[in-house]
Amino acid sequence: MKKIAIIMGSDSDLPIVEKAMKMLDQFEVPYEAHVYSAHRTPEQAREFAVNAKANGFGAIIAAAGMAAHLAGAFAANTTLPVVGIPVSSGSLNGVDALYSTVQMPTGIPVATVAVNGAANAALLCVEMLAISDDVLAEKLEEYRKADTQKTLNKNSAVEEKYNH
Ligand code: RP5
Repeated sequence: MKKIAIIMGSDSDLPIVEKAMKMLDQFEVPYEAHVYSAHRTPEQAREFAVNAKANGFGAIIAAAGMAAHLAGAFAANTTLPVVGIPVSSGSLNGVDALYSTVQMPTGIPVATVAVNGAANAALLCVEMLAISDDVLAEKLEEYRKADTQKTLNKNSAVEEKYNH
């Protein structure tokens, strides 16, 4: 199976990024995590992106806060799908990172999830790999069914408590 690269702009992004790791662990999808910054370590970031496909990665998750150019910088240097996680940090609470991540020019896409939406970033990557992996596709179906059931259970609890 292809690996997922999880790149974060700083180790201060870890509390958010760990949600993506947890989700990939749940689906037994292999990943590597790295700290590379578009601004602080641009050469290392470029090197990783340029070689990612040859190194067995199938998609890249890039998480960064503030002027979050990380996902875009990775997308500029690979044709692998790049999923961007805008991280809330600093005085603008992630709106800055959201805009910096999502507003990519035509030709260099970044699939941007919600601010701090690390679990969905991982799920998108699982869905990409599942296109050519029937076992993973089956796990996704089971995950979705369990998620639906959880919400139905919440509905039952609310209905029972408040509807007389
Ligand atoms: C971004 O700046 C990082 O992704 C992080 O979200 C934010 C703050 O970084 P640190 O100053 O905590 O290293 O580049």
